[in-house]
Amino acid sequence: PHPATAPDGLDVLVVGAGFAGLYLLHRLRGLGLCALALEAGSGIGGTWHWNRYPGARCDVESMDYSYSFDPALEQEWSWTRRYPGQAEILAYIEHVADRFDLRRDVRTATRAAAAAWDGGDRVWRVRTDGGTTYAARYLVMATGCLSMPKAPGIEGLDRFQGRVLHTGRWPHGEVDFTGRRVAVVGTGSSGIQAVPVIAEQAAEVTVFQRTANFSLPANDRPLAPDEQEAVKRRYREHRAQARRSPTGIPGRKADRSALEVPEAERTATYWDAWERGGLFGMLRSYNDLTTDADANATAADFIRERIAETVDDPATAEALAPRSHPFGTKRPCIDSGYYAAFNRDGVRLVDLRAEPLAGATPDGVATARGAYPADDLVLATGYDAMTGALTAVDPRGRGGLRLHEAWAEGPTAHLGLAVAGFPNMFTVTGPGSPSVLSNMVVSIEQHVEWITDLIASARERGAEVVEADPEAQRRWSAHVQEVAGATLFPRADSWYMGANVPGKPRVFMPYPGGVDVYRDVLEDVAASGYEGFRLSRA
Ligand code: NA7
Repeated sequence: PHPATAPDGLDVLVVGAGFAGLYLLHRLRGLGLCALALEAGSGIGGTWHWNRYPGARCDVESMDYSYSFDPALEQEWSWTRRYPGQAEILAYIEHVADRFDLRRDVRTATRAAAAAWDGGDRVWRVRTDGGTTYAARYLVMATGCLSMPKAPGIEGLDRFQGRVLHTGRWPHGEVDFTGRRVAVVGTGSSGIQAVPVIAEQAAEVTVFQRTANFSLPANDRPLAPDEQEAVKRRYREHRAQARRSPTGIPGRKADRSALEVPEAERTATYWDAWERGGLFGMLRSYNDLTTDADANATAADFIRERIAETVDDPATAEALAPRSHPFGTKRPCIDSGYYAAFNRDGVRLVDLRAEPLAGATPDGVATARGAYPADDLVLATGYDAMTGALTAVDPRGRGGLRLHEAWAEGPTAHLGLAVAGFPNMFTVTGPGSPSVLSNMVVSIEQHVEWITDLIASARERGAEVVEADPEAQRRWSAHVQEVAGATLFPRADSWYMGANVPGKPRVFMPYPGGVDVYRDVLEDVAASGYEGFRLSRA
C-alpha cells in the first residue's frame, strides 16, 4: 500500500525531513521501497526550517553545502552568495523536494513520539504525537545533530516579561528589534552570527558570554557567476575531491607542522587564511593544529591579536579573547562583523566568568554584579548535540532496551550508523561518525547511500533483521576514543564532549579520523558483506 493511503506496511519509516530525510526518501523510492518521513516542523528543511534567526548562515560554502547525487540538479541550481543564508538553503531544499516529488511522502507537523521494536513481527512500531501508529520494517533516524535545544539552564526564565527567542526555534516572519533592548545569551555560532545583525536594528544589545569563542571572518560575498560556472564545469571532480578529503570540502592537505616554519612565514600564512575567510582555511594551514598544543597556540595567538586590534575598548577586547580551550576544539565560528559590533554605541559585553549569571528577572537579566534591563531575551544557548534528538524519541529495542540506558556510559553506535540491541534502526550521522566535524551534506549523502544499500542487500538475501554486532560496535567506539585521544579535542568542555548538558556522559562523540578515512572503512565493510552486522531472518 502507498503510505498516503495506509499507515501500515511501510518498508521504511524515516524520522526527519531535512537534508538526510529527503534524500532517504529519494533513494528508497529508487529501490522500489515504500517509505514515509515524519517531520516535527511545520515544513521540511530540518535545521534550515528552524534556524531563522537574524544572520543565520551556513559555515560551509554554498557550492559544497549541496547535494551531489544528481548532476543535473547541481548544474541547474544557482547560489547567490559564497556562504548560503538560511532562507536560500531552505529555498534550495524546497526546490529539491519539488523536483523529485518528495513532499507526498512527508508528514509535516508530525512528531515521532515513541518507537518500539516488535521482535515477533520484526517491525518498528512508531507512534506520532497525533496518536497515529505506523509499522515499518526499518526505522531510519534522520533527526539531525543540532536539532534538540538543550534546556538553557537560566534561573527565573519563566518570570521574564518580554519576548524569549531561542535561535533554533525562531518564529516565522519578521521579528522587529527596532528601539528595543536585547539581551543575547550565548556566544557560539548562533550568537556570533546574530549579534551584529540584531545590533543594526536594536537600541541596545547586551551579550552575555560564558566562554569566549574563536571566530574567524567569513568574508561572505556575492558569488560571481563566472566563479560559480568554473566550479560547475568540473563539479564531478570537485565532488569526488570532497568525498576524499578529511572534512568533506576539497582543499590542499597541509604537510608541515606550524612549528617547523619561521615565524614570519607562519604569520603570513595565517594572514592569508584570515583574509580569504572561512572555517577551514586557518585550521588547515598546518598539519598539527588540532594535535599539538604549541602548534595550536601559534594560531590562537594570531586570532587573539586580531581581536585586540578590532575591538576599541581594551577591557572588552580582553574579555573576548578566547583562553579556555585550544583553537578548533570547540567549533570555531565564522562571522560577519562580530567583533566590530562591540564598537557600536549600545552594544556591550558581559563576561559571565567575571560576574556569573544570577538569572532572568521580570525585566531583564541579572548577574552577580547587577541588573541588565532588556525587552527581549535571545537564547543562543545551543543543543543537546548528536544524541538529544535520538533519545527524545526514546526508541526501545530488543527486550524494551531504551536508548538512553544503552548509552548511559556515553553514546556508542557501530560506525555511527547502528546501535547493538536496536535491530533495523539506523542513525544518519550518528555518534561515532565524522558528522559534525565534516561538511554535513557530504556525510549525509554517504550515510544515506550506505544505509539504503545495506537495506537492499538484506532484502536480496532474504534477511529481515539487520543488527550491529556488539563486539564490532565496542571495537569501533574504542577506536573513535583512541583517535580522539590523540587530538586536542578532549581538552575543551565542548558539546562534542557532551559537556554543555549537565549530567551527560563525557565522551567525544564524532569520529575525528576524517571523512576520507571513514569512507574507506565503510566501503570495506560493505565489500566484506557487511562484517560487523548480523543479517538474519529473525
Ligand atoms: P553552541 O555552540 O553550543 O553555543 C552555545 C553558547 O551558549 C555557548 O557560548 C555557551 O557557553 C552558551 N551557554 C549555554 N548555556 C548557557 C547558560 N546557561 N548561561 C550562559 N551561557 C550559556 O550553540 P550554537 O547554537 O551557537 O551553535 C551550534 C552549532 O551550530 C555550531 O557549532 C555550528 O556547528 C552550527 P559555553 O561555551 O557552554 O560556556
